[in-house]
Amino acid sequence: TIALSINGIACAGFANETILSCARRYDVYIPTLCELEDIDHTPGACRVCLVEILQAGKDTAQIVTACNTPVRNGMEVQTRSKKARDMQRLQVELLMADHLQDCATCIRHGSCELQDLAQFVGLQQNRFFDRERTESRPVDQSSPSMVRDMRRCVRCQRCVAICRYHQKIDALAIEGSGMERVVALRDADGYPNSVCVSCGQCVLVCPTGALGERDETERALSYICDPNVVTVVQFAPAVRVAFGEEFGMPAGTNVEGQIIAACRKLGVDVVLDTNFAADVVIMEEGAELLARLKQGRRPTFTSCCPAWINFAEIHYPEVLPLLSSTKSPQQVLSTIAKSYLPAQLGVPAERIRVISIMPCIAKKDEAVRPQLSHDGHPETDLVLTTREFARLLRREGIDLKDLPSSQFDRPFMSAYSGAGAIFGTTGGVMEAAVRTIYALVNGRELDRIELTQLRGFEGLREASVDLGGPVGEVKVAMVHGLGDTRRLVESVLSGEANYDFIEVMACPGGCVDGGGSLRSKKAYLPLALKRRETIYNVDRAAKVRQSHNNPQVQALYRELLQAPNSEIAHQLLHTHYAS
Ligand code: HC1
Ligand code: SF4
Repeated sequence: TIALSINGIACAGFANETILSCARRYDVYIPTLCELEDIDHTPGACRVCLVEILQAGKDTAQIVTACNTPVRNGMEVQTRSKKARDMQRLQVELLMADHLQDCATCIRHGSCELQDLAQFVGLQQNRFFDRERTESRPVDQSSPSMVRDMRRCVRCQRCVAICRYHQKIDALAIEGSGMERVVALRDADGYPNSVCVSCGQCVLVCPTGALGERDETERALSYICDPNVVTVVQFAPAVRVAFGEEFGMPAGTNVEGQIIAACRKLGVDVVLDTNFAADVVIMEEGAELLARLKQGRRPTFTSCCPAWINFAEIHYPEVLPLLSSTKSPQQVLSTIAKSYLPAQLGVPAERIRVISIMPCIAKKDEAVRPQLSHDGHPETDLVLTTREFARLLRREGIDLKDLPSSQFDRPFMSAYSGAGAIFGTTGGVMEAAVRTIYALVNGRELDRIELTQLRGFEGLREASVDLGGPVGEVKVAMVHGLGDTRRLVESVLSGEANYDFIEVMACPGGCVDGGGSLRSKKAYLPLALKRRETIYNVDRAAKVRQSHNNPQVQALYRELLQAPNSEIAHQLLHTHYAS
């Protein structure tokens, strides 16, 4: 080990360890901005982790960046000396020189790492701020889902790293030099012709408001406040186990009832559950899979994750014929809300607007797909990320913590099975599908409902499942995160992989960690396991645990759809993809 001192504390460092990492082990705080340990990102770009060191044998102190300076024997590190504090403050002031100072208009106001930093260093003035140059930086509004605002970028490059090394999309690149440096879309002048798939992982790691979703809270309010509009809200399986964190509740708290209460308080007319639609999706996708297996068409890929659909369309169009044609739960619910609900409510479909709350940015892309619009009317009118929904509640002065739990007021399209609930985590769609397909094939339920062999957190998992009857054993795979997805798709296309059914979730962890959920400071996906545990508990506590046993799903087939994959089911609940 290496003997050094940090602020007078005797420390033992490891070979090749940086001062920052050693200081963290001894619980000494050093300000950082660009560095993000969880994704192994230390570009040394922001230079706010300045500390003062005195090296044995040398008599002058030096200022160095702690994130990339290795510890040495006899080193004396001062993180809070006057010189270190002054230099840290100066560095933050330099960062603010070309950073928009309009914090009150920023989506990160109150949860921004740069604001935290300014507080830590005691920033009291911005002597170098150049408004004109800052405001001339690009603000890219070319996407229906994402916004790239370079007036708020600090060039930490976390977004470039997550996209390039983790998601393996490489849509972003640093361009320009000096004060002109910006994060640009690689080889594209806007999102529509870039290779970005809107997975939102770059947004999750951005320390400021430079990357974010297109904010639609204003349009949501105008629907909700319009007396001529009947607003229908649906919310995703994962939202209920993550949303409480926006209001300071412990990770994984199930706030389903409070979300319903909040919607009602906002003035939403009807609250429905995407989980119900997830059960419907299983009926359709399950029947589709069995039919394809009989025809020898394999593998079939799931189709509910919209960033995965974007990925397939942009990066691997050859794989599109293998995708299930079943719409996602979001679109299934919106379709039923506009085709079946009007008669139930006694209101014309034209007056209904469906707002969905999703832990996802790419769901905004999905909502505007031309295939999912009819005569200029989209099935889903508006998508709010979990973060926007929190913003909407704050705009209306609603604190989730103050709300009592409530229940769905219109019973229809809100009951769900445990299978619908587990859609929100990686492996969940597969598990839900197997529960129903087994029953379809064998005329009886699985003996063991919880398919633990499908659970786990590795990027790519595979398993054999015995579906019984004439189908027998099938080989399934579950993949999450686009780096592993790319590998898997390539091995499927080359004929090397041999699967029957593949679940893909573009976000590592699945929807519980979606790119539209709460951003954690200085951490990437720290909350996943807690959220996922609650999802499994929802399943465990559910009275009905298979999609086909959901009485509301059975009623929907009796009254409207006839049977899975019937002509009308196809017309309403299936779609196609475009390369
Ligand atoms: Fe998801 Fe889905 S599970 S895609 O991960 O199939 O976003 O939660 O709503 O549509 O149900 C997200 C979550 C969500 C859909 C469902
Ligand atoms: Fe890359 Fe995903 Fe961000 Fe697009 S949304 S730039 S694909 S990380």
